[in-house]
Amino acid sequence: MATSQDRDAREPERDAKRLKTDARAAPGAEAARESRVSAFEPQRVLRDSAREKNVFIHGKIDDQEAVVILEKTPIRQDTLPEIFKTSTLRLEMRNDIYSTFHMQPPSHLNEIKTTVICPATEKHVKKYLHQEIFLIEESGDDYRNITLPYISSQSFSVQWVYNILEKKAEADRIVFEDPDAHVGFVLLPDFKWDQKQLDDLYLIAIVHRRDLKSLRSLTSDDLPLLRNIREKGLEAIQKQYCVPPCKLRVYLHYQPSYYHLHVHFTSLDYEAPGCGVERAHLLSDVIQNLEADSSHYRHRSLSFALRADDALLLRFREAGKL
Ligand code: DD3
Repeated sequence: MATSQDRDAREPERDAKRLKTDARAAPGAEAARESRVSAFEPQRVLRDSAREKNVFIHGKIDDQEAVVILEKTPIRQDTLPEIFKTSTLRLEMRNDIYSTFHMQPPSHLNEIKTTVICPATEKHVKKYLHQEIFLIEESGDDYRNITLPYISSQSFSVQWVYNILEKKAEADRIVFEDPDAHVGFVLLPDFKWDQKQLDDLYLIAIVHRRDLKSLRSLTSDDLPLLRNIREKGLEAIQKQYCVPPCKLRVYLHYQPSYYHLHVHFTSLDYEAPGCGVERAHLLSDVIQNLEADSSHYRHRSLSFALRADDALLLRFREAGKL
């Protein structure tokens, strides 16, 4: 399935503030990949939110398990003149000074961001089912005795990360790269951002090093890497999107969704999922903590929330830690 992201080529750098605006033309080569989405047979809604205007659906594409996420995107200010000029209007009701309408904008101003995971595993399906969550306080020893063995036993695939680092996927979406093997990284838009508006800007910096799993792996030896990501990541975002460092939240997740070190850059104006205190660790705090104590993240307790159906939660429970 072709999302709007992979359809649009990256805008030239000279035009810093321009974002992806046109996702219309997608004939020919994309047709085959898109047809798989039209073959999607929805089976059940895993989760939906009227407030977030999205729906997560489990179903099948050609007999393969699939999860499809549909999301209405924010209305872009620069499309307002066209919306009012070209939409068809149907009056719903009029009362005193108040009236409501059904407005139908032309199709290119009325897109639904679509994400497809196919073939989807049981884990993907579970991930989007609503679940009760519990807070864990993980000591350094808990990490070594419970969490690390769990992570190692799971062989979570980070193939998609290696594809990005090796330019086998999303190469045209890379915003900045420092190719250095020790302090280098690739900066690109996260899946969650369709790049149509700056309001929900979301980029990730993925490090070239493959020996760093998470925050827990970091020592003062990694300070040059972390400082490099902060400095060059912020600079690249300022250059490409005209968004200054004071408008960005730069942080690591613990637990992360994937165990290959990466840093999140999100718009301060956007309450990104996972930016709460039980998951987000500001990069600047991480740097200062490591400056003060090289083994800070080896020894300190870290809190995080786990879903009731998370296998890691079961391991903490079995160890009598919950
Ligand atoms: C993921 C965490 C992972 C579902 C979904 C996303 N940004 C990604 C593959 C390519 C990407 C990401 C897992 C997976 Cl929707 C399950 O995220 C990705 N490419 N977050 C980018 N740019």
